[in-house]
Amino acid sequence: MQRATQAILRKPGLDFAAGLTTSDLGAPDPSLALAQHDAYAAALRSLGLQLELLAALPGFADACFVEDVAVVTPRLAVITRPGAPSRLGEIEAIIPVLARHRPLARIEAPGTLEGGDVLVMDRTVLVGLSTRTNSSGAAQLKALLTPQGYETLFIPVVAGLHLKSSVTWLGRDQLLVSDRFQSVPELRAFPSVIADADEEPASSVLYLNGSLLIPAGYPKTRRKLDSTGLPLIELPITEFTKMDGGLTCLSLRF
Ligand code: CIR
Repeated sequence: MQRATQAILRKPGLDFAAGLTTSDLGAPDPSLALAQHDAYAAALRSLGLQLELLAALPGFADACFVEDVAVVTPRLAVITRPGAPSRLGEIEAIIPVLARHRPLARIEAPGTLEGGDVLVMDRTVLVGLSTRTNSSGAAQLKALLTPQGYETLFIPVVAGLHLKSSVTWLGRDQLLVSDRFQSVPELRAFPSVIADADEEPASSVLYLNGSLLIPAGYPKTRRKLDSTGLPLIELPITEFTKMDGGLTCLSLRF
């Protein structure tokens, strides 16, 4: 994968706790979320990325999970169509931002697709079929990616919110996979590190410019990831975990 040079982030707002969640970890603290967001932004800058930091979007408490509204490749920005009705309005706010960087394409109804279900590797893209991404949305994305030389595979999301809540990239063709996904047949072709069964959120990491950003607080999975030889950057993201978010979903990188 080409080195990423830019990232788009959106700050969490004071209404952050009003977002969607299935977790029972308690309400997030919006000011701690902001501090954790600042540390995440600093980590991206330390890896050489220039950041476009968007202001919080009033009325859209989940808009800081900016990855869900687009899939950016070297040739195209695909504006998604979130499966969560409360998030559909986030699209209009990202269109003018991405239009400055790439030609745009759009996922159209009845398709739904969220970027958290899209794992872009070097030449292979895994698309999770989840409660947020349906087969029409996945097929539309595949049709846009195939002419760009990507092979697109569909993966059933058997647990959790998005594919990348449980399956993330470790570079080359290697994946980090949560315990609950290790028997998914479509993933067997990929050499995988299995996150510790007691550390479910640890399987959502961000491989970026040769380093691996990992969530703090999961020592058993961290020890397994040491075997990759990748430099590890540990970041506290407790407040985002409470809202079902992980490290990939807080930015669009390209
Ligand atoms: C949602 O339910 O849509 C947000 N609370 C969390 C989205 C997380 N996005 C991601 O992992 N890509």
